[in-house]
Amino acid sequence: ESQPAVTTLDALVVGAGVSGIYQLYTLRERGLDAQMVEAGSGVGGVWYWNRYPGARFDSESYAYGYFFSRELIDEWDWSEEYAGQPETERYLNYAVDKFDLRRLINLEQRVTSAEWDADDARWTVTTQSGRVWRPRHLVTALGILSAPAFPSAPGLDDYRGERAHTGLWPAEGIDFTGKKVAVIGTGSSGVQIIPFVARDAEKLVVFQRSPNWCTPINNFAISPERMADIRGRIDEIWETTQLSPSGSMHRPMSESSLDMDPEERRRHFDRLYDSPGLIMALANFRDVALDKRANDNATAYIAERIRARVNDPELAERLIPKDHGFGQKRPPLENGYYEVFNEPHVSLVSTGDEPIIRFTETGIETVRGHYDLDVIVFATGFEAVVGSYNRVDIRGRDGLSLRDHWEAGPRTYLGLTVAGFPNLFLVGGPQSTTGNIPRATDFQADWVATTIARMRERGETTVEPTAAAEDAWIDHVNGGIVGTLMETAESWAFGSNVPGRKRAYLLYAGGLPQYRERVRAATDDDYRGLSFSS
Ligand code: NA7
Repeated sequence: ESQPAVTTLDALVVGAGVSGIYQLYTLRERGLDAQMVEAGSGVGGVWYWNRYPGARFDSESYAYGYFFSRELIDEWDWSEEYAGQPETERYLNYAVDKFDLRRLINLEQRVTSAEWDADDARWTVTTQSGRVWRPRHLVTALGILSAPAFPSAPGLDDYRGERAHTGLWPAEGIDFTGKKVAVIGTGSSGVQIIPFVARDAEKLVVFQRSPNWCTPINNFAISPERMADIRGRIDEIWETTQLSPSGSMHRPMSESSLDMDPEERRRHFDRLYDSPGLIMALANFRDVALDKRANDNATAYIAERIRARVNDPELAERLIPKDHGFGQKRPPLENGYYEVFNEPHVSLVSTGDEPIIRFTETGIETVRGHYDLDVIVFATGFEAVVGSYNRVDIRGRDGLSLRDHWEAGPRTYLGLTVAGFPNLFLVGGPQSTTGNIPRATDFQADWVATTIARMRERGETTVEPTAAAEDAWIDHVNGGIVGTLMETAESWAFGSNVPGRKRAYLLYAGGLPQYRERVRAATDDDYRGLSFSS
Protein backbone atom coordinates (compact mmCIF):
# COMPACT_ATOMS: atom_id res chain seq x y z
CA GLU A 1 0.00 0.00 0.00
CA SER A 2 2.85 2.39 -0.77
CA GLN A 3 0.95 4.00 -3.62
CA PRO A 4 1.89 7.60 -4.30
CA ALA A 5 -0.75 10.07 -3.20
CA VAL A 6 -0.70 11.82 -6.59
CA THR A 7 -0.05 10.15 -9.94
CA THR A 8 0.90 12.36 -12.90
CA LEU A 9 0.41 10.90 -16.38
CA ASP A 10 -0.57 11.58 -20.02
CA ALA A 11 -4.03 10.07 -19.89
CA LEU A 12 -6.38 8.51 -17.39
CA VAL A 13 -9.12 6.22 -18.65
CA VAL A 14 -12.16 5.88 -16.41
CA GLY A 15 -14.05 2.59 -16.65
CA ALA A 16 -12.79 -0.95 -17.31
CA GLY A 17 -15.59 -2.02 -19.61
CA VAL A 18 -15.22 -3.32 -23.15
CA SER A 19 -14.62 0.23 -24.47
CA GLY A 20 -12.26 1.44 -21.74
CA ILE A 21 -10.07 -1.65 -21.96
CA TYR A 22 -9.52 -1.10 -25.66
CA GLN A 23 -8.93 2.61 -25.04
CA LEU A 24 -6.19 1.82 -22.54
CA TYR A 25 -4.61 -0.62 -25.00
CA THR A 26 -4.66 1.81 -27.90
CA LEU A 27 -3.21 4.70 -25.84
CA ARG A 28 -0.34 2.47 -24.67
CA GLU A 29 0.23 1.28 -28.25
CA ARG A 30 0.99 4.90 -29.14
CA GLY A 31 3.54 5.15 -26.37
CA LEU A 32 1.43 7.27 -24.06
CA ASP A 33 1.68 7.00 -20.31
CA ALA A 34 -1.88 5.91 -19.56
CA GLN A 35 -3.59 4.21 -16.66
CA MET A 36 -7.14 3.31 -15.73
CA VAL A 37 -9.38 3.69 -12.71
CA GLU A 38 -12.40 1.46 -12.20
CA ALA A 39 -15.06 1.45 -9.47
CA GLY A 40 -15.56 -2.32 -9.42
CA SER A 41 -13.25 -4.88 -7.86
CA GLY A 42 -12.87 -6.57 -11.24
CA VAL A 43 -12.78 -5.61 -14.90
CA GLY A 44 -15.60 -6.07 -17.42
CA GLY A 45 -17.90 -3.08 -16.86
CA VAL A 46 -21.42 -4.12 -17.71
CA TRP A 47 -20.22 -7.76 -17.73
CA TYR A 48 -18.80 -7.35 -14.25
CA TRP A 49 -21.82 -5.68 -12.63
CA ASN A 50 -24.71 -7.47 -14.36
CA ARG A 51 -24.00 -10.97 -13.08
CA TYR A 52 -27.65 -11.96 -12.64
CA PRO A 53 -28.83 -15.34 -13.92
CA GLY A 54 -29.71 -15.13 -17.59
CA ALA A 55 -27.57 -12.09 -18.42
CA ARG A 56 -26.25 -12.46 -21.95
CA PHE A 57 -25.46 -10.77 -25.26
CA ASP A 58 -28.14 -9.80 -27.73
CA SER A 59 -25.33 -9.23 -30.26
CA GLU A 60 -23.49 -12.10 -31.91
CA SER A 61 -20.57 -12.90 -29.59
CA TYR A 62 -17.92 -12.63 -32.33
CA ALA A 63 -19.37 -9.34 -33.62
CA TYR A 64 -19.24 -7.88 -30.09
CA GLY A 65 -15.71 -9.11 -29.28
CA TYR A 66 -12.53 -7.27 -30.24
CA PHE A 67 -11.23 -7.19 -33.80
CA PHE A 68 -7.92 -5.42 -33.20
CA SER A 69 -5.84 -8.52 -32.55
CA ARG A 70 -5.75 -11.47 -34.93
CA GLU A 71 -4.08 -13.47 -32.17
CA LEU A 72 -6.93 -12.85 -29.78
CA ILE A 73 -9.43 -13.89 -32.45
CA ASP A 74 -7.45 -17.08 -33.04
CA GLU A 75 -7.14 -17.92 -29.36
CA TRP A 76 -10.68 -17.32 -28.15
CA ASP A 77 -13.48 -19.81 -28.84
CA TRP A 78 -16.97 -18.47 -28.24
CA SER A 79 -19.22 -21.20 -26.92
CA GLU A 80 -22.56 -19.71 -27.98
CA GLU A 81 -23.88 -17.40 -30.67
CA TYR A 82 -25.03 -15.13 -27.79
CA ALA A 83 -22.61 -15.68 -24.93
CA GLY A 84 -23.68 -15.46 -21.31
CA GLN A 85 -22.27 -13.00 -18.79
CA PRO A 86 -19.71 -15.36 -17.17
CA GLU A 87 -18.12 -16.12 -20.54
CA THR A 88 -17.92 -12.46 -21.56
CA GLU A 89 -16.44 -11.49 -18.21
CA ARG A 90 -13.82 -14.24 -18.72
CA TYR A 91 -13.13 -12.98 -22.25
CA LEU A 92 -12.49 -9.41 -21.12
CA ASN A 93 -10.23 -10.64 -18.32
CA TYR A 94 -8.38 -12.76 -20.85
CA ALA A 95 -7.83 -9.72 -23.08
CA VAL A 96 -6.62 -7.62 -20.14
CA ASP A 97 -4.03 -10.25 -19.22
CA LYS A 98 -3.00 -11.03 -22.77
CA PHE A 99 -2.15 -7.39 -23.46
CA ASP A 100 -0.57 -6.89 -20.05
CA LEU A 101 -3.01 -4.17 -19.02
CA ARG A 102 -3.87 -5.38 -15.52
CA ARG A 103 -0.91 -3.62 -13.89
CA LEU A 104 -2.29 -0.33 -15.27
CA ILE A 105 -5.81 -0.82 -13.93
CA ASN A 106 -6.57 0.57 -10.49
CA LEU A 107 -9.61 -1.29 -9.17
CA GLU A 108 -12.02 -0.14 -6.47
CA GLN A 109 -11.30 3.47 -7.37
CA ARG A 110 -14.64 5.17 -7.93
CA VAL A 111 -14.14 8.68 -9.29
CA THR A 112 -15.97 11.27 -7.23
CA SER A 113 -14.67 14.45 -8.86
CA ALA A 114 -12.63 15.64 -11.81
CA GLU A 115 -11.53 19.25 -12.03
CA TRP A 116 -9.70 21.04 -14.86
CA ASP A 117 -6.65 22.95 -13.68
CA ALA A 118 -6.02 25.65 -16.31
CA ASP A 119 -2.64 26.70 -14.84
CA ASP A 120 -1.11 23.27 -15.22
CA ALA A 121 -3.31 22.17 -18.13
CA ARG A 122 -4.17 18.98 -16.27
CA TRP A 123 -7.15 17.29 -14.73
CA THR A 124 -7.27 16.60 -11.01
CA VAL A 125 -9.18 13.36 -10.58
CA THR A 126 -10.10 12.21 -7.09
CA THR A 127 -11.48 8.80 -6.14
CA GLN A 128 -13.58 7.75 -3.17
CA SER A 129 -10.52 6.28 -1.47
CA GLY A 130 -8.78 9.67 -1.59
CA ARG A 131 -6.27 8.88 -4.31
CA VAL A 132 -5.52 11.63 -6.83
CA TRP A 133 -4.53 11.39 -10.50
CA ARG A 134 -3.22 14.35 -12.51
CA PRO A 135 -3.64 13.37 -16.17
CA ARG A 136 -3.23 15.79 -19.04
CA HIS A 137 -6.14 14.03 -20.76
CA LEU A 138 -9.20 12.50 -19.15
CA VAL A 139 -10.93 9.77 -21.15
CA THR A 140 -14.31 8.69 -19.83
CA ALA A 141 -15.61 5.26 -20.83
CA LEU A 142 -18.39 5.18 -18.24
CA GLY A 143 -20.92 3.08 -20.10
CA ILE A 144 -24.38 4.06 -21.31
CA LEU A 145 -26.25 1.76 -18.90
CA SER A 146 -24.20 1.79 -15.73
CA ALA A 147 -25.96 4.13 -13.29
CA PRO A 148 -28.67 1.92 -11.72
CA ALA A 149 -32.13 3.43 -11.19
CA PHE A 150 -34.55 2.46 -8.42
CA PRO A 151 -38.30 3.08 -8.03
CA SER A 152 -39.22 6.27 -6.25
CA ALA A 153 -42.02 4.65 -4.15
CA PRO A 154 -41.41 5.27 -0.43
CA GLY A 155 -40.21 2.74 2.13
CA LEU A 156 -37.31 1.21 0.21
CA ASP A 157 -35.17 1.40 3.35
CA ASP A 158 -37.85 -0.22 5.51
CA TYR A 159 -37.78 -3.45 3.54
CA ARG A 160 -35.84 -6.11 5.49
CA GLY A 161 -35.71 -9.03 3.05
CA GLU A 162 -33.12 -9.84 0.41
CA ARG A 163 -32.86 -7.50 -2.55
CA ALA A 164 -30.65 -6.81 -5.55
CA HIS A 165 -30.60 -4.63 -8.64
CA THR A 166 -29.74 -6.59 -11.79
CA GLY A 167 -26.99 -4.05 -12.49
CA LEU A 168 -25.43 -4.47 -9.02
CA TRP A 169 -25.82 -8.22 -8.66
CA PRO A 170 -23.99 -9.74 -5.66
CA ALA A 171 -20.99 -11.91 -6.52
CA GLU A 172 -22.27 -14.69 -4.26
CA GLY A 173 -25.57 -14.76 -6.16
CA ILE A 174 -29.07 -15.15 -4.75
CA ASP A 175 -30.76 -18.48 -4.15
CA PHE A 176 -34.45 -18.21 -5.05
CA THR A 177 -35.28 -21.79 -4.09
CA GLY A 178 -38.52 -22.05 -2.17
CA LYS A 179 -38.77 -18.27 -1.81
CA LYS A 180 -41.41 -15.66 -2.57
CA VAL A 181 -39.84 -13.32 -5.08
CA ALA A 182 -40.87 -10.09 -6.81
CA VAL A 183 -39.21 -8.88 -10.00
CA ILE A 184 -39.86 -5.22 -10.74
CA GLY A 185 -39.26 -4.24 -14.35
CA THR A 186 -39.75 -5.98 -17.68
CA GLY A 187 -36.99 -4.51 -19.86
CA SER A 188 -34.16 -6.64 -21.27
CA SER A 189 -32.81 -7.50 -17.81
CA GLY A 190 -36.19 -8.40 -16.30
CA VAL A 191 -37.09 -10.51 -19.32
CA GLN A 192 -33.75 -12.35 -19.07
CA ILE A 193 -33.91 -13.09 -15.34
CA ILE A 194 -37.63 -13.90 -14.94
CA PRO A 195 -37.48 -17.47 -16.33
CA PHE A 196 -34.63 -18.27 -13.92
CA VAL A 197 -36.50 -16.90 -10.93
CA ALA A 198 -39.63 -18.78 -12.00
CA ARG A 199 -37.66 -22.02 -12.22
CA ASP A 200 -36.54 -21.91 -8.58
CA ALA A 201 -38.96 -19.71 -6.64
CA GLU A 202 -42.00 -20.94 -4.76
CA LYS A 203 -43.88 -17.86 -5.87
CA LEU A 204 -43.03 -15.11 -8.36
CA VAL A 205 -44.81 -11.79 -8.75
CA VAL A 206 -43.75 -9.71 -11.76
CA PHE A 207 -44.37 -5.98 -11.44
CA GLN A 208 -44.75 -4.60 -14.95
CA ARG A 209 -45.01 -0.88 -15.64
CA SER A 210 -44.95 -1.23 -19.43
CA PRO A 211 -44.80 -4.43 -21.47
CA ASN A 212 -42.21 -4.70 -24.22
CA TRP A 213 -42.14 -6.33 -27.66
CA CYS A 214 -39.98 -9.34 -26.79
CA THR A 215 -38.93 -11.84 -29.44
CA PRO A 216 -37.10 -15.17 -29.06
CA ILE A 217 -33.30 -15.10 -28.95
CA ASN A 218 -33.05 -18.54 -30.64
CA ASN A 219 -29.55 -18.97 -29.22
CA PHE A 220 -27.37 -21.93 -30.21
CA ALA A 221 -24.00 -23.45 -29.39
CA ILE A 222 -21.06 -22.62 -31.66
CA SER A 223 -19.47 -25.85 -32.85
CA PRO A 224 -15.69 -26.06 -33.47
CA GLU A 225 -16.47 -26.12 -37.22
CA ARG A 226 -18.56 -22.98 -36.96
CA MET A 227 -15.87 -21.25 -34.89
CA ALA A 228 -13.30 -22.12 -37.57
CA ASP A 229 -15.65 -20.78 -40.21
CA ILE A 230 -16.16 -17.52 -38.24
CA ARG A 231 -12.37 -17.09 -38.02
CA GLY A 232 -12.05 -17.67 -41.74
CA ARG A 233 -14.63 -14.98 -42.41
CA ILE A 234 -13.53 -12.53 -39.75
CA ASP A 235 -12.59 -9.76 -42.22
CA GLU A 236 -15.95 -10.12 -43.89
CA ILE A 237 -17.68 -10.04 -40.48
CA TRP A 238 -15.83 -6.84 -39.65
CA GLU A 239 -16.95 -5.32 -42.97
CA THR A 240 -20.53 -6.32 -42.20
CA THR A 241 -20.43 -4.55 -38.83
CA GLN A 242 -18.95 -1.46 -40.49
CA LEU A 243 -21.75 -1.26 -43.08
CA SER A 244 -24.52 -1.91 -40.57
CA PRO A 245 -26.26 1.15 -39.06
CA SER A 246 -26.25 -0.60 -35.68
CA GLY A 247 -22.66 -1.87 -35.92
CA SER A 248 -24.04 -5.38 -35.89
CA MET A 249 -24.34 -8.32 -38.28
CA HIS A 250 -27.66 -6.95 -39.45
CA ARG A 251 -29.15 -4.25 -41.55
CA PRO A 252 -32.67 -3.70 -42.81
CA MET A 253 -33.89 -5.62 -45.87
CA SER A 254 -34.15 -3.62 -49.07
CA GLU A 255 -37.81 -4.66 -49.57
CA SER A 256 -40.81 -2.65 -48.47
CA SER A 257 -43.42 -4.67 -46.59
CA LEU A 258 -46.22 -2.57 -48.00
CA ASP A 259 -45.48 -3.66 -51.56
CA MET A 260 -45.95 -7.28 -50.60
CA ASP A 261 -49.09 -9.40 -50.47
CA PRO A 262 -50.09 -10.35 -46.92
CA GLU A 263 -49.15 -14.01 -47.28
CA GLU A 264 -45.69 -13.34 -48.52
CA ARG A 265 -45.23 -10.73 -45.82
CA ARG A 266 -46.32 -13.25 -43.23
CA ARG A 267 -43.78 -15.81 -44.48
CA HIS A 268 -41.09 -13.15 -44.03
CA PHE A 269 -42.24 -12.36 -40.51
CA ASP A 270 -42.29 -16.10 -39.65
CA ARG A 271 -38.70 -16.40 -40.81
CA LEU A 272 -37.59 -13.30 -38.90
CA TYR A 273 -39.32 -14.35 -35.66
CA ASP A 274 -37.64 -17.76 -35.79
CA SER A 275 -34.21 -16.34 -36.64
CA PRO A 276 -31.53 -15.82 -33.98
CA GLY A 277 -30.84 -12.56 -32.17
CA LEU A 278 -32.11 -9.14 -33.09
CA ILE A 279 -32.88 -10.02 -36.72
CA MET A 280 -36.59 -9.23 -36.23
CA ALA A 281 -35.60 -5.74 -35.06
CA LEU A 282 -32.52 -4.94 -37.15
CA ALA A 283 -33.04 -6.89 -40.38
CA ASN A 284 -36.76 -6.37 -40.92
CA PHE A 285 -38.34 -4.67 -43.93
CA ARG A 286 -36.81 -1.27 -44.44
CA ASP A 287 -40.11 0.52 -43.79
CA VAL A 288 -40.94 -1.14 -40.43
CA ALA A 289 -38.82 1.42 -38.59
CA LEU A 290 -40.00 4.32 -40.75
CA ASP A 291 -43.61 3.94 -41.84
CA LYS A 292 -46.46 3.68 -39.34
CA ARG A 293 -48.49 1.27 -41.49
CA ALA A 294 -45.53 -1.04 -42.04
CA ASN A 295 -44.76 -0.87 -38.34
CA ASP A 296 -48.37 -1.71 -37.49
CA ASN A 297 -48.12 -4.89 -39.57
CA ALA A 298 -45.00 -6.08 -37.75
CA THR A 299 -46.51 -5.13 -34.41
CA ALA A 300 -49.75 -7.02 -35.11
CA TYR A 301 -47.75 -10.07 -36.14
CA ILE A 302 -45.77 -10.18 -32.89
CA ALA A 303 -48.91 -9.60 -30.82
CA GLU A 304 -50.39 -12.67 -32.46
CA ARG A 305 -47.32 -14.74 -31.56
CA ILE A 306 -47.57 -13.59 -27.94
CA ARG A 307 -51.28 -14.53 -27.81
CA ALA A 308 -50.42 -17.99 -29.08
CA ARG A 309 -47.94 -18.51 -26.23
CA VAL A 310 -49.96 -17.26 -23.25
CA ASN A 311 -52.92 -19.46 -22.21
CA ASP A 312 -54.99 -16.81 -20.42
CA PRO A 313 -56.22 -14.31 -23.05
CA GLU A 314 -56.66 -11.50 -20.52
CA LEU A 315 -53.08 -12.01 -19.29
CA ALA A 316 -51.81 -12.11 -22.88
CA GLU A 317 -53.37 -8.71 -23.55
CA ARG A 318 -51.60 -7.30 -20.51
CA LEU A 319 -48.27 -8.58 -21.87
CA ILE A 320 -48.82 -6.86 -25.24
CA PRO A 321 -47.66 -3.24 -25.47
CA LYS A 322 -50.40 -0.78 -26.35
CA ASP A 323 -48.39 2.44 -26.07
CA HIS A 324 -45.70 1.82 -28.68
CA GLY A 325 -45.04 -0.21 -31.78
CA PHE A 326 -42.30 -2.79 -32.37
CA GLY A 327 -38.80 -1.29 -32.47
CA GLN A 328 -39.71 2.11 -31.08
CA LYS A 329 -38.04 1.07 -27.84
CA ARG A 330 -35.14 -1.34 -27.55
CA PRO A 331 -36.89 -4.75 -27.84
CA PRO A 332 -35.72 -7.40 -25.35
CA LEU A 333 -34.76 -10.89 -26.50
CA GLU A 334 -36.24 -13.75 -24.53
CA ASN A 335 -36.02 -17.46 -23.96
CA GLY A 336 -39.28 -18.97 -22.71
CA TYR A 337 -40.39 -15.66 -21.19
CA TYR A 338 -44.06 -15.74 -22.18
CA GLU A 339 -44.54 -19.40 -21.17
CA VAL A 340 -43.50 -18.48 -17.59
CA PHE A 341 -46.84 -16.71 -17.19
CA ASN A 342 -48.69 -19.99 -17.80
CA GLU A 343 -47.28 -21.41 -14.58
CA PRO A 344 -49.57 -21.37 -11.54
CA HIS A 345 -46.96 -19.93 -9.14
CA VAL A 346 -46.32 -16.87 -11.37
CA SER A 347 -48.49 -13.76 -11.40
CA LEU A 348 -48.37 -10.40 -13.15
CA VAL A 349 -49.09 -7.06 -11.51
CA SER A 350 -49.60 -4.24 -14.02
CA THR A 351 -48.59 -1.20 -12.02
CA GLY A 352 -50.74 1.05 -14.21
CA ASP A 353 -53.87 -0.65 -12.83
CA GLU A 354 -52.37 -1.59 -9.50
CA PRO A 355 -49.76 0.98 -8.46
CA ILE A 356 -47.16 0.28 -5.79
CA ILE A 357 -47.94 2.43 -2.75
CA ARG A 358 -44.86 1.60 -0.70
CA PHE A 359 -42.24 -0.93 0.24
CA THR A 360 -42.78 -2.39 3.71
CA GLU A 361 -40.62 -4.38 6.12
CA THR A 362 -41.93 -7.60 4.61
CA GLY A 363 -42.73 -6.80 1.01
CA ILE A 364 -44.66 -4.53 -1.32
CA GLU A 365 -47.99 -2.82 -0.72
CA THR A 366 -50.14 -1.94 -3.73
CA VAL A 367 -53.58 -0.35 -3.95
CA ARG A 368 -55.04 -3.89 -3.93
CA GLY A 369 -53.18 -5.37 -0.99
CA HIS A 370 -49.85 -6.58 0.38
CA TYR A 371 -47.36 -9.00 -1.22
CA ASP A 372 -45.23 -10.87 1.35
CA LEU A 373 -41.77 -11.34 -0.10
CA ASP A 374 -38.41 -12.92 0.69
CA VAL A 375 -36.57 -11.32 -2.26
CA ILE A 376 -37.09 -8.22 -4.40
CA VAL A 377 -35.26 -8.06 -7.72
CA PHE A 378 -34.95 -4.56 -9.12
CA ALA A 379 -34.76 -4.93 -12.89
CA THR A 380 -35.61 -1.24 -13.05
CA GLY A 381 -32.93 -0.13 -15.45
CA PHE A 382 -30.53 2.76 -15.50
CA GLU A 383 -30.24 6.48 -15.62
CA ALA A 384 -29.07 6.03 -19.18
CA VAL A 385 -26.09 7.59 -20.92
CA VAL A 386 -25.81 10.82 -18.89
CA GLY A 387 -26.45 9.20 -15.49
CA SER A 388 -22.90 7.93 -15.09
CA TYR A 389 -21.57 11.44 -15.85
CA ASN A 390 -24.06 13.15 -13.54
CA ARG A 391 -22.92 11.00 -10.63
CA VAL A 392 -19.40 12.49 -10.82
CA ASP A 393 -18.62 16.13 -10.07
CA ILE A 394 -16.91 17.13 -13.33
CA ARG A 395 -15.72 20.73 -13.59
CA GLY A 396 -14.18 22.35 -16.64
CA ARG A 397 -12.94 25.84 -17.37
CA ASP A 398 -13.76 28.41 -14.66
CA GLY A 399 -15.42 25.78 -12.48
CA LEU A 400 -18.17 25.11 -15.03
CA SER A 401 -20.04 21.97 -13.96
CA LEU A 402 -20.82 19.33 -16.56
CA ARG A 403 -24.12 18.62 -14.79
CA ASP A 404 -25.12 22.28 -15.31
CA HIS A 405 -23.79 22.35 -18.88
CA TRP A 406 -26.00 19.31 -19.63
CA GLU A 407 -29.02 20.46 -17.65
CA ALA A 408 -31.30 20.66 -20.69
CA GLY A 409 -29.73 17.59 -22.28
CA PRO A 410 -26.20 16.47 -23.17
CA ARG A 411 -24.00 18.83 -25.19
CA THR A 412 -21.05 17.38 -27.08
CA TYR A 413 -19.08 17.83 -30.27
CA LEU A 414 -19.07 14.57 -32.26
CA GLY A 415 -19.96 12.83 -29.02
CA LEU A 416 -16.23 13.00 -28.27
CA THR A 417 -15.50 16.38 -26.66
CA VAL A 418 -17.37 19.11 -24.75
CA ALA A 419 -17.04 22.91 -25.04
CA GLY A 420 -15.63 24.38 -21.83
CA PHE A 421 -14.05 21.05 -20.83
CA PRO A 422 -10.54 20.97 -22.32
CA ASN A 423 -8.89 17.57 -22.79
CA LEU A 424 -12.02 15.73 -21.73
CA PHE A 425 -12.81 12.84 -24.08
CA LEU A 426 -15.98 10.78 -24.13
CA VAL A 427 -15.96 7.20 -25.36
CA GLY A 428 -19.39 5.61 -25.55
CA GLY A 429 -20.94 8.76 -24.15
CA PRO A 430 -24.00 10.68 -25.36
CA GLN A 431 -24.76 11.63 -28.97
CA SER A 432 -22.50 9.05 -30.58
CA THR A 433 -23.56 5.46 -29.94
CA THR A 434 -26.22 2.97 -30.82
CA GLY A 435 -26.61 -0.76 -31.26
CA ASN A 436 -23.58 -2.99 -30.81
CA ILE A 437 -21.62 -0.67 -28.53
CA PRO A 438 -18.02 -1.92 -29.07
CA ARG A 439 -18.33 -1.17 -32.79
CA ALA A 440 -19.26 2.40 -31.92
CA THR A 441 -16.51 2.83 -29.35
CA ASP A 442 -13.49 1.13 -30.90
CA PHE A 443 -13.58 3.79 -33.60
CA GLN A 444 -13.82 6.49 -30.93
CA ALA A 445 -10.98 5.03 -28.88
CA ASP A 446 -8.73 5.04 -31.97
CA TRP A 447 -9.68 8.65 -32.67
CA VAL A 448 -8.93 9.69 -29.08
CA ALA A 449 -5.55 7.95 -29.03
CA THR A 450 -4.57 9.33 -32.44
CA THR A 451 -5.60 12.84 -31.45
CA ILE A 452 -3.70 12.77 -28.15
CA ALA A 453 -0.59 11.31 -29.81
CA ARG A 454 -0.71 13.97 -32.52
CA MET A 455 -1.02 16.71 -29.92
CA ARG A 456 2.05 15.41 -28.16
CA GLU A 457 4.01 15.39 -31.42
CA ARG A 458 3.00 18.96 -32.15
CA GLY A 459 3.59 20.18 -28.63
CA GLU A 460 -0.05 21.06 -28.09
CA THR A 461 -1.32 20.92 -24.53
CA THR A 462 -5.06 21.53 -24.79
CA VAL A 463 -7.91 20.75 -27.14
CA GLU A 464 -11.50 21.88 -26.89
CA PRO A 465 -14.40 22.25 -29.31
CA THR A 466 -15.87 25.62 -30.17
CA ALA A 467 -19.35 26.41 -28.88
CA ALA A 468 -20.54 26.74 -32.47
CA ALA A 469 -19.28 23.26 -33.34
CA GLU A 470 -21.06 21.86 -30.31
CA ASP A 471 -24.32 23.57 -31.29
CA ALA A 472 -24.07 22.21 -34.82
CA TRP A 473 -23.47 18.66 -33.59
CA ILE A 474 -26.50 18.81 -31.31
CA ASP A 475 -28.64 20.00 -34.24
CA HIS A 476 -27.32 17.15 -36.35
CA VAL A 477 -28.02 14.54 -33.64
CA ASN A 478 -31.51 15.84 -33.00
CA GLY A 479 -32.21 16.11 -36.73
CA GLY A 480 -31.55 12.38 -37.05
CA ILE A 481 -34.33 11.41 -34.64
CA VAL A 482 -37.02 13.96 -35.49
CA GLY A 483 -39.85 12.44 -37.48
CA THR A 484 -38.86 8.83 -36.77
CA LEU A 485 -41.18 6.34 -35.10
CA MET A 486 -38.68 6.03 -32.24
CA GLU A 487 -39.26 9.65 -31.40
CA THR A 488 -42.88 8.92 -30.49
CA ALA A 489 -42.04 6.43 -27.68
CA GLU A 490 -41.07 7.19 -24.11
CA SER A 491 -37.83 5.29 -23.47
CA TRP A 492 -34.50 5.51 -21.71
CA ALA A 493 -32.98 6.71 -24.98
CA PHE A 494 -34.74 10.01 -24.21
CA GLY A 495 -34.25 9.85 -20.45
CA SER A 496 -38.00 9.29 -20.04
CA ASN A 497 -37.55 6.70 -17.29
CA VAL A 498 -35.94 9.22 -14.94
CA PRO A 499 -38.47 11.42 -13.13
CA GLY A 500 -37.83 15.12 -13.72
CA ARG A 501 -35.30 14.64 -16.51
CA LYS A 502 -35.74 17.00 -19.47
CA ARG A 503 -36.51 15.01 -22.59
CA ALA A 504 -33.48 14.88 -24.88
CA TYR A 505 -32.26 12.25 -27.31
CA LEU A 506 -29.17 10.57 -25.83
CA LEU A 507 -27.99 8.25 -28.61
CA TYR A 508 -27.11 8.65 -32.30
CA ALA A 509 -29.88 7.69 -34.71
CA GLY A 510 -28.08 8.44 -37.97
CA GLY A 511 -26.33 5.06 -38.08
CA LEU A 512 -22.70 4.29 -37.25
CA PRO A 513 -21.41 4.51 -40.86
CA GLN A 514 -22.64 8.09 -41.04
CA TYR A 515 -21.22 8.79 -37.57
CA ARG A 516 -17.76 7.62 -38.60
CA GLU A 517 -18.00 9.52 -41.86
CA ARG A 518 -18.79 12.77 -40.03
CA VAL A 519 -15.93 12.34 -37.57
CA ARG A 520 -13.50 11.47 -40.36
CA ALA A 521 -14.56 14.43 -42.49
CA ALA A 522 -14.09 16.89 -39.63
CA THR A 523 -10.74 15.34 -38.70
CA ASP A 524 -9.45 15.37 -42.28
CA ASP A 525 -10.48 18.99 -42.53
CA ASP A 526 -7.74 19.91 -40.03
CA TYR A 527 -9.84 18.90 -37.03
CA ARG A 528 -12.66 21.26 -37.91
CA GLY A 529 -14.54 22.46 -34.84
CA LEU A 530 -11.70 21.85 -32.41
CA SER A 531 -9.20 24.40 -31.20
CA PHE A 532 -5.78 23.38 -29.98
CA SER A 533 -3.37 25.40 -27.88
CA SER A 534 0.29 24.96 -27.00
P1 NA7 B 1 -34.74 -1.02 -19.02
O1 NA7 B 1 -34.84 -1.51 -20.39
O2 NA7 B 1 -34.69 0.44 -18.77
O3 NA7 B 1 -35.95 -1.66 -18.21
C1 NA7 B 1 -36.31 -1.25 -16.92
C2 NA7 B 1 -37.66 -1.78 -16.59
O4 NA7 B 1 -38.02 -1.38 -15.28
C3 NA7 B 1 -38.73 -1.25 -17.52
O5 NA7 B 1 -39.67 -2.27 -17.72
C4 NA7 B 1 -39.32 -0.11 -16.69
O6 NA7 B 1 -40.63 0.24 -17.06
C5 NA7 B 1 -39.27 -0.73 -15.32
N1 NA7 B 1 -39.33 0.25 -14.24
C6 NA7 B 1 -38.49 1.28 -14.02
N2 NA7 B 1 -38.86 1.95 -12.91
C7 NA7 B 1 -39.96 1.33 -12.45
C8 NA7 B 1 -40.82 1.55 -11.34
N3 NA7 B 1 -40.60 2.57 -10.51
N4 NA7 B 1 -41.87 0.72 -11.17
C9 NA7 B 1 -42.10 -0.27 -12.05
N5 NA7 B 1 -41.31 -0.55 -13.08
C10 NA7 B 1 -40.26 0.25 -13.29
O7 NA7 B 1 -33.46 -1.64 -18.29
P2 NA7 B 1 -32.85 -3.10 -18.45
O8 NA7 B 1 -31.83 -3.28 -17.42
O9 NA7 B 1 -33.90 -4.11 -18.54
O10 NA7 B 1 -32.17 -3.07 -19.86
C11 NA7 B 1 -31.25 -2.06 -20.19
C12 NA7 B 1 -30.64 -2.31 -21.52
O11 NA7 B 1 -29.69 -3.37 -21.40
C13 NA7 B 1 -31.50 -2.73 -22.64
O12 NA7 B 1 -32.11 -1.70 -23.33
C14 NA7 B 1 -30.55 -3.48 -23.54
O13 NA7 B 1 -29.87 -2.57 -24.39
C15 NA7 B 1 -29.59 -4.09 -22.60
P3 NA7 B 1 -40.88 1.36 -18.23
O14 NA7 B 1 -40.65 0.66 -19.52
O15 NA7 B 1 -39.88 2.47 -17.99
O16 NA7 B 1 -42.27 1.79 -18.03
